Amino acid sequence: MASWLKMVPSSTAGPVPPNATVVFEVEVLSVSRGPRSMEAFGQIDLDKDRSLTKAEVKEYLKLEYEKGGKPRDEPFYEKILTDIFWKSDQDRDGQISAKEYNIYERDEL
Ligand SMILES: [Ca+2]
Ligand SMILES: [Ca+2]
Repeated sequence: MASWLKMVPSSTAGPVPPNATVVFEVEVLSVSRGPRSMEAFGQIDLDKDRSLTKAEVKEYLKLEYEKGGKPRDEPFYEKILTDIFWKSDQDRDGQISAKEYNIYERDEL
């Protein structure tokens, strides 16, 4: 189920920037959700107000990592959260709206 966890590099040795691991994991995480859709958004949005707070995203990340049997420590989640919100929270209000989430999903175009 969470076989993608095994793809996470165990060390950052070599010509890899220090934050590459985090970026990589975030990308792997979104890829692991399969077809990109609002379904994942709905799963993360616990209170169904159509926007994602850091607390909601963090809960989701924790759940995913615990499912994979590899719970991480707080600083690890904080780093990923910072990265996700940096990319997705366009208006910097601390929440990712459905609209911003869609922007994030089309990041590669
Ligand atoms: Ca919400
Ligand atoms: Ca926002």
